[in-house]
Amino acid sequence: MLSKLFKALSRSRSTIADAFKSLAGKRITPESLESLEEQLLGADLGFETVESIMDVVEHHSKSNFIEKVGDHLVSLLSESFNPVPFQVPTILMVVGVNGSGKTTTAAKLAQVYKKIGQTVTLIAADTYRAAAVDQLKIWGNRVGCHLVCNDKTSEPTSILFDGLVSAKSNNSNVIIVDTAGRLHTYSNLMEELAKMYRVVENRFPEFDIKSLIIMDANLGQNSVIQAKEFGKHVKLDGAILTKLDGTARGGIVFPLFQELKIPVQFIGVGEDLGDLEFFDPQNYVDGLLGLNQLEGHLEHLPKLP
Ligand SMILES: Nc1nc2c(ncn2[C@@H]2O[C@H](COP(=O)(O)OP(=O)(O)OP(=O)(O)O)[C@@H](O)[C@H]2O)c(=O)[nH]1
Ligand SMILES: [Mg+2]
Repeated sequence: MLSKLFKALSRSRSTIADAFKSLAGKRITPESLESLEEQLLGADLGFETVESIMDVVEHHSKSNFIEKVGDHLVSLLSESFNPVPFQVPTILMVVGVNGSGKTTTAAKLAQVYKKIGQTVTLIAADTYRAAAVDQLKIWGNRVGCHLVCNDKTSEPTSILFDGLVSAKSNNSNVIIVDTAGRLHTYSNLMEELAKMYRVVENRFPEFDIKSLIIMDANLGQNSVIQAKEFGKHVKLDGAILTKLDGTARGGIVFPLFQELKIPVQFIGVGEDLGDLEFFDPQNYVDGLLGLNQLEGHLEHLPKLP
């Protein structure tokens, strides 16, 4: 049976795997290599990754290079990620630009950590978007976890404060904080994130705090640029790439890791609670290249001139 990830990557795969398929059964010429390079560049893999793929193809043109390309791509990515119970109570700040999938992902994360035996509190700290709290309440109910919100304040730091007090009395060991969407250029909102960090450091030193940036894969290179800017204001500990199911831009994971050097932890593959996959570089690359399907086409590739 095909995995959700494999299905989600189908559009990305049809761009990237097709680029390699176009070499099948043909003599490899400088022109066909150029065409491969162009197609890969169009698939959001980023210049550096594409150049390194071209090196692999040229060096292994006499053998079945697709597997070598696969191994190379895996080596470019972060380790695979497996959520494990936190040793100390940990706050996961869910941050990112508007509409990237933060609220949905906060709920999905709550479910994942609940499933591995953690006691989870969700904190609804988006005071900017009408209905943000209701949206999280619905998700919180579905997950069946503790949720803290306060419709009467527009001060996210105060909601965080109350949430952490409540999480302590609830013995929660994972606290997931949904925050308002923001661009790095909104200096007051970026300062607000810094203020939330200060509250934790000064008043709740027993909690570890980590930020996860939620990135919409549809935005391609723009999401990497935005994340880089975010990283100048808040230390990013991990990335979650969402909406992989609707995009052909799955190649973006390479420039994301190369430029940000933060591990991808999860992949969003749909709108439901269960549509969050742990990031595994081998599965991801297999999904992009459709390796098994390609083997038959590529094993008899002609030699370089
Ligand atoms: N197909 C798909 N849709 C997703 C995924 N993650 C989120 N969405 C959808 O993206 C839309 C926006 O999601 P939200 O979770 O509200 O995004 P947000 O970042 O909280 O938005 P703001 O709070 O307005 O900044 C919703 O329609 C979600 O169902 C995903 O992995 N796949
Ligand atoms: Mg939201």
